[in-house]
Amino acid sequence: MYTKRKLGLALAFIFCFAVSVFAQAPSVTKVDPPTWWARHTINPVRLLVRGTNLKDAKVRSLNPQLRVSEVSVNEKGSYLFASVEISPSLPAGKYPLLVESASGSAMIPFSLEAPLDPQTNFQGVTTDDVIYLIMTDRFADGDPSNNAPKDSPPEANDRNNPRAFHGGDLRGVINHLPYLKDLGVTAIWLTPWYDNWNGVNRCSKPWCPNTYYHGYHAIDYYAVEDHFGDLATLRELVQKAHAMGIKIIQDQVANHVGSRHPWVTDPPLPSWFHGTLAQHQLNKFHNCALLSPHSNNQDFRNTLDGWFSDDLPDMNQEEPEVARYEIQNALWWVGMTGIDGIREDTIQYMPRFFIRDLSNALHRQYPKLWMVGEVFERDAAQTAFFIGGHTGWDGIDTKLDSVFDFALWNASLFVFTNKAPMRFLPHQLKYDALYPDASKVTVLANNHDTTRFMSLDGATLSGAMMHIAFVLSVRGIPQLYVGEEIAMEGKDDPDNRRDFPFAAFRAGGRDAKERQMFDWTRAWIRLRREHAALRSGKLIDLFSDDETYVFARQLGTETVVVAFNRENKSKEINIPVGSIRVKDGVTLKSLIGEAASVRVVNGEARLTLSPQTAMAFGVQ
Ligand SMILES: [Ca+2]
Ligand SMILES: [Ca+2]
Ligand SMILES: [Ca+2]
Repeated sequence: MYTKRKLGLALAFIFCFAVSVFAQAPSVTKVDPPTWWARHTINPVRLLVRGTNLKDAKVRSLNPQLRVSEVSVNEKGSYLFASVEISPSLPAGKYPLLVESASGSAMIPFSLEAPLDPQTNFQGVTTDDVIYLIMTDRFADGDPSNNAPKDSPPEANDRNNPRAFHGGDLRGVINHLPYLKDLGVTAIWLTPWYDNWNGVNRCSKPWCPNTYYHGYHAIDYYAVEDHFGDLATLRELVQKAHAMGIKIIQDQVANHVGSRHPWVTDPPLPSWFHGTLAQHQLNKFHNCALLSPHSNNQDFRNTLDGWFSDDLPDMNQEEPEVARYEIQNALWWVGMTGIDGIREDTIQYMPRFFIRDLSNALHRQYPKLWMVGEVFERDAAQTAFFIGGHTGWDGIDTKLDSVFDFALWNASLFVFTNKAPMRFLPHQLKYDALYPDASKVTVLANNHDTTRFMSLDGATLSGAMMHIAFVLSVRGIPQLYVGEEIAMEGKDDPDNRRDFPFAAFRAGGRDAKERQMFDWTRAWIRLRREHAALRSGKLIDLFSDDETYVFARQLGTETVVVAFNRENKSKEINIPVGSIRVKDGVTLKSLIGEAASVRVVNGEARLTLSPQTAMAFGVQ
């Protein structure tokens, strides 16, 4: 009897073992998104579950207030999609799902979060803000313990290699919020914080060895780069920045992922990417293909489907599962962290209907949230085509809040390095006619992809000072790049991404040139803060010639006159302020730099412009 039972147990064991070998039970290794919210505008939420043996699996919720539907599994059984409808009354908590097949079952971890306070989060960005771009890896190392993750070779973290990780992190940004507050910026744009590969690329080219310290090669859309910190640190950063009146902008990259992403060898669907690592087209960057109604289909498809580089697999937003995944991911980061805005990378290589659907989804859940798209084009017709608020020839309004004004940035660099006459600025600004509302554009001073001002041919400190004053006084939302406020040098990428000099965080640690540039930048930011006309007033051209440009910003009864003179001698010019309703007898007083005042006579103010500088005058 006893022996028979033992034999039975042994047979049962062998049977189970055989089943597990020949028809294995499902397993789950990842779920995107891992959390969501009740009463969200996206309901049901679509889950993407990674695992093994998911073929023919069924998914059910252990809680009747979550309803699972539309389950589909890829051919290989390695990915499963499921829609989960969340009852509005369900409180925050853990709500695992069960995936079952004939061979066994596994848990899908999933939970509901309590929403963050919309009164203090998701505030959007307006012309009242000054944005400051930080490349996290190169700003400040606040936590040396994350500088060399276990799976990273020493070469990947070599500070002497400009293409390796240098140790900067989210804690470093938190620690230097007082520096940014003192400078006066009100919004920080951080380069992507998605988890990137920790390894090092080797090749015989000059750009090797290199790493993904910059964050543009995501291997997980739902994880924080381990060199930078974790989700808790990110939330702490947003909370502490908000408490100081500083907003946070996330750099999102929906166009492509890194070639080390697990999807690349095992895509959730055959239509997940445009092509494969072995077989794909490269983007030829014929960027006008979407703008021009006359493009041929091959150029049009190449712009959308071409890979940005051979190691940036291009996501296919025309596959509805991809679009749904990416829109949810964008909303997940906003909801989890409380950020105020998104900078969307390489936006002109994605379908315009996708930009529209993404913008609509963001605004539906977070009405004030702001998104700026990178359309890296020096042609205002191209950038204006992508901003929201008007319908293109293709019948699409992208609803995109803002675009970077690369055309005006380019003009300003030319003018203030003496390569074009000053009147090039108003000539460029006339193309504001192409925008439904040009005050919505984001005016970059520079960014991490461009040569720093002080390393341009013909650059001078006075030129850099006029350039920054122009960015801070012209219409639009100004965006500065870390280090420009201390006149850092740096040629092309990665030279323009040198480590921020630690000493310069303290006023006493800045040398004469750094101090001059910092104090000037801070003074113009303060001027902008103190004068609503400089933030949102109408821009009116008053005077321009080869060496001079004068314009007014006017809002209600407030008028500020801004003047640039790049000649190396002072200059007297008559400004027709009567044409902007400034009456005879009133006084124009300088608001920055040397004290000066001038009375308006016969509709004109005779301004004396100091050499090689920018001035601002208030009307009293
Ligand atoms: Ca660190
Ligand atoms: Ca990493
Ligand atoms: Ca694309």
